[in-house]
Amino acid sequence: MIRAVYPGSFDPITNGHVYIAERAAALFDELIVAVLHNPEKRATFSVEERQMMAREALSHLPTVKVDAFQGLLVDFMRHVRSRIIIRGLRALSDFEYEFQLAQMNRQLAPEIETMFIVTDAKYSYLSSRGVKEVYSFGGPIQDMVPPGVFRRLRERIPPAGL
Ligand code: COD
Repeated sequence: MIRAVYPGSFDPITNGHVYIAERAAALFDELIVAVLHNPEKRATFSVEERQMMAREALSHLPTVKVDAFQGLLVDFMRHVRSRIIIRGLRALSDFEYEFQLAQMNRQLAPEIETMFIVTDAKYSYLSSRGVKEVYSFGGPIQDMVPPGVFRRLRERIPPAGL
Protein backbone atom coordinates (compact mmCIF):
# COMPACT_ATOMS: atom_id res chain seq x y z
CA MET A 1 0.00 0.00 0.00
CA ILE A 2 1.57 3.27 -1.06
CA ARG A 3 0.48 6.32 0.90
CA ALA A 4 1.40 9.84 -0.18
CA VAL A 5 0.98 13.13 1.67
CA TYR A 6 -0.01 16.44 0.07
CA PRO A 7 0.88 19.11 2.66
CA GLY A 8 0.02 22.78 2.58
CA SER A 9 -1.58 25.77 4.23
CA PHE A 10 -4.82 25.40 2.22
CA ASP A 11 -6.04 28.80 3.48
CA PRO A 12 -8.40 28.12 1.77
CA ILE A 13 -8.27 25.17 -0.63
CA THR A 14 -8.66 26.29 -4.27
CA ASN A 15 -9.55 24.47 -7.48
CA GLY A 16 -5.79 24.33 -8.17
CA HIS A 17 -5.22 22.34 -4.97
CA VAL A 18 -8.16 20.07 -5.84
CA TYR A 19 -6.63 19.37 -9.25
CA ILE A 20 -3.30 18.30 -7.69
CA ALA A 21 -5.12 16.08 -5.15
CA GLU A 22 -7.10 14.43 -7.97
CA ARG A 23 -3.93 13.71 -9.97
CA ALA A 24 -2.11 12.35 -6.93
CA ALA A 25 -5.08 10.24 -5.81
CA ALA A 26 -5.00 8.51 -9.19
CA LEU A 27 -1.38 7.48 -8.62
CA PHE A 28 -1.31 6.23 -5.03
CA ASP A 29 -3.40 3.89 -2.89
CA GLU A 30 -4.02 6.58 -0.31
CA LEU A 31 -3.47 10.33 -0.19
CA ILE A 32 -3.44 12.37 3.00
CA VAL A 33 -4.06 16.06 2.49
CA ALA A 34 -2.20 17.53 5.48
CA VAL A 35 -3.21 21.00 6.63
CA LEU A 36 -0.52 22.94 8.48
CA HIS A 37 -1.53 24.21 11.90
CA ASN A 38 0.90 26.98 12.71
CA PRO A 39 -0.23 28.79 15.88
CA GLU A 40 2.38 31.53 15.25
CA LYS A 41 1.01 32.49 11.83
CA ARG A 42 -2.39 34.12 11.53
CA ALA A 43 -4.44 32.32 8.91
CA THR A 44 -7.74 33.58 7.46
CA PHE A 45 -9.42 30.30 8.41
CA SER A 46 -8.81 28.15 11.48
CA VAL A 47 -7.22 24.77 10.96
CA GLU A 48 -10.61 23.13 11.65
CA GLU A 49 -12.30 25.28 8.98
CA ARG A 50 -9.53 24.58 6.48
CA GLN A 51 -9.85 20.85 7.10
CA MET A 52 -13.65 20.99 6.77
CA MET A 53 -13.46 22.87 3.45
CA ALA A 54 -10.85 20.43 2.14
CA ARG A 55 -12.97 17.41 3.19
CA GLU A 56 -16.00 18.83 1.37
CA ALA A 57 -14.00 19.73 -1.74
CA LEU A 58 -12.39 16.29 -1.94
CA SER A 59 -15.37 14.15 -0.92
CA HIS A 60 -15.55 12.73 -4.47
CA LEU A 61 -12.16 11.06 -3.92
CA PRO A 62 -12.67 8.01 -1.67
CA THR A 63 -8.96 7.35 -1.09
CA VAL A 64 -8.23 10.88 0.11
CA LYS A 65 -8.14 11.71 3.81
CA VAL A 66 -7.72 15.13 5.34
CA ASP A 67 -5.63 15.60 8.48
CA ALA A 68 -3.74 18.41 10.23
CA PHE A 69 -0.19 18.63 11.45
CA GLN A 70 1.98 20.86 13.61
CA GLY A 71 5.73 21.14 13.67
CA LEU A 72 7.97 19.48 11.13
CA LEU A 73 6.44 17.89 8.06
CA VAL A 74 8.95 15.03 8.17
CA ASP A 75 7.80 14.12 11.69
CA PHE A 76 4.23 13.93 10.41
CA MET A 77 5.40 11.83 7.45
CA ARG A 78 7.02 9.34 9.79
CA HIS A 79 3.98 9.36 12.07
CA VAL A 80 1.65 8.38 9.20
CA ARG A 81 4.26 6.05 7.67
CA SER A 82 4.50 7.76 4.31
CA ARG A 83 7.64 8.44 2.27
CA ILE A 84 6.14 10.52 -0.52
CA ILE A 85 5.48 14.25 -0.33
CA ILE A 86 3.35 15.65 -3.15
CA ARG A 87 3.71 19.29 -4.14
CA GLY A 88 2.18 21.25 -6.99
CA LEU A 89 4.04 23.44 -9.48
CA ARG A 90 2.36 26.35 -11.20
CA ALA A 91 5.21 28.30 -12.75
CA LEU A 92 8.96 28.64 -12.67
CA SER A 93 8.52 31.08 -9.78
CA ASP A 94 7.29 28.21 -7.56
CA PHE A 95 10.39 26.20 -8.27
CA GLU A 96 12.90 28.03 -6.08
CA TYR A 97 10.73 27.80 -2.96
CA GLU A 98 9.73 24.21 -3.67
CA PHE A 99 13.34 23.23 -4.37
CA GLN A 100 14.47 24.67 -1.03
CA LEU A 101 11.65 22.92 0.82
CA ALA A 102 12.45 19.60 -0.85
CA GLN A 103 16.17 19.93 -0.11
CA MET A 104 15.51 20.84 3.51
CA ASN A 105 13.18 17.88 3.93
CA ARG A 106 15.73 15.58 2.28
CA GLN A 107 18.37 16.82 4.70
CA LEU A 108 16.04 16.09 7.62
CA ALA A 109 14.74 12.76 6.31
CA PRO A 110 16.70 11.23 3.40
CA GLU A 111 14.23 8.35 3.06
CA ILE A 112 11.42 10.72 2.10
CA GLU A 113 10.96 11.73 -1.55
CA THR A 114 9.28 14.91 -2.80
CA MET A 115 7.34 14.52 -6.04
CA PHE A 116 5.97 17.38 -8.11
CA ILE A 117 2.80 17.48 -10.15
CA VAL A 118 2.49 20.22 -12.76
CA THR A 119 -0.79 22.06 -12.68
CA ASP A 120 -3.22 22.38 -15.53
CA ALA A 121 -2.78 25.63 -17.49
CA LYS A 122 -6.21 26.82 -16.38
CA TYR A 123 -5.10 26.81 -12.71
CA SER A 124 -1.60 28.19 -13.23
CA TYR A 125 -2.57 31.66 -11.94
CA LEU A 126 -4.50 30.43 -8.87
CA SER A 127 -3.32 30.87 -5.30
CA SER A 128 -5.18 31.09 -1.97
CA ARG A 129 -3.80 34.59 -1.43
CA GLY A 130 -4.84 35.75 -4.90
CA VAL A 131 -8.36 34.41 -4.47
CA LYS A 132 -8.79 36.23 -1.14
CA GLU A 133 -7.45 39.46 -2.59
CA VAL A 134 -9.68 39.33 -5.68
CA TYR A 135 -12.66 38.55 -3.46
CA SER A 136 -11.90 41.38 -1.02
CA PHE A 137 -12.02 43.86 -3.94
CA GLY A 138 -15.33 42.47 -5.18
CA GLY A 139 -13.99 40.34 -8.03
CA PRO A 140 -15.73 37.12 -9.10
CA ILE A 141 -14.07 33.99 -7.69
CA GLN A 142 -16.84 31.39 -8.19
CA ASP A 143 -14.79 29.51 -10.78
CA MET A 144 -11.63 29.52 -8.68
CA VAL A 145 -12.74 27.75 -5.51
CA PRO A 146 -15.05 24.89 -4.53
CA PRO A 147 -18.63 25.98 -3.65
CA GLY A 148 -18.15 25.40 0.11
CA VAL A 149 -15.13 27.69 0.12
CA PHE A 150 -17.03 30.39 -1.76
CA ARG A 151 -19.82 30.18 0.82
CA ARG A 152 -17.44 30.45 3.76
CA LEU A 153 -15.53 33.33 2.19
CA ARG A 154 -18.79 35.23 1.88
CA GLU A 155 -19.40 34.68 5.59
CA ARG A 156 -15.84 35.61 6.59
CA ILE A 157 -15.07 38.54 4.32
CA PRO A 158 -17.96 40.93 3.57
CA PRO A 159 -18.50 40.86 -0.21
CA ALA A 160 -17.43 44.16 -1.74
CA GLY A 161 -19.76 44.82 -4.63
CA LEU A 162 -20.47 41.22 -5.59
N1 COD B 1 -2.03 24.64 -9.03
C1 COD B 1 -1.18 23.69 -8.64
N2 COD B 1 -0.59 23.63 -7.44
C2 COD B 1 -0.92 24.59 -6.57
C3 COD B 1 -1.82 25.62 -6.88
C4 COD B 1 -2.37 25.64 -8.20
N3 COD B 1 -3.18 26.61 -8.61
N4 COD B 1 -1.93 26.43 -5.79
C5 COD B 1 -1.12 25.92 -4.86
N5 COD B 1 -0.50 24.81 -5.32
C6 COD B 1 0.48 23.96 -4.66
C7 COD B 1 1.63 24.77 -4.08
O1 COD B 1 2.64 25.00 -5.04
C8 COD B 1 2.10 23.83 -3.01
O2 COD B 1 2.95 22.84 -3.54
C9 COD B 1 0.81 23.16 -2.52
O3 COD B 1 -0.12 23.32 -3.56
C10 COD B 1 0.24 23.75 -1.24
O4 COD B 1 0.17 25.15 -1.37
P1 COD B 1 -0.14 26.09 -0.12
O5 COD B 1 0.19 27.48 -0.51
O6 COD B 1 -1.51 25.82 0.41
O7 COD B 1 0.86 25.54 1.02
P2 COD B 1 2.29 26.06 1.46
O8 COD B 1 3.21 26.20 0.30
O9 COD B 1 2.11 27.24 2.34
O10 COD B 1 2.79 24.80 2.36
C11 COD B 1 4.01 24.88 3.02
C12 COD B 1 4.18 23.74 4.02
C13 COD B 1 3.05 23.70 5.00
C14 COD B 1 4.25 22.40 3.30
C15 COD B 1 5.55 24.02 4.74
O11 COD B 1 5.53 25.32 5.27
C16 COD B 1 5.85 23.02 5.85
O12 COD B 1 6.14 21.87 5.61
N6 COD B 1 5.78 23.50 7.12
C17 COD B 1 6.02 22.66 8.28
C18 COD B 1 7.36 22.99 8.93
C19 COD B 1 8.49 22.24 8.26
O13 COD B 1 8.51 21.03 8.16
N7 COD B 1 9.51 22.99 7.79
C20 COD B 1 10.67 22.38 7.18
C21 COD B 1 10.72 22.57 5.70
S1 COD B 1 11.24 24.22 5.36
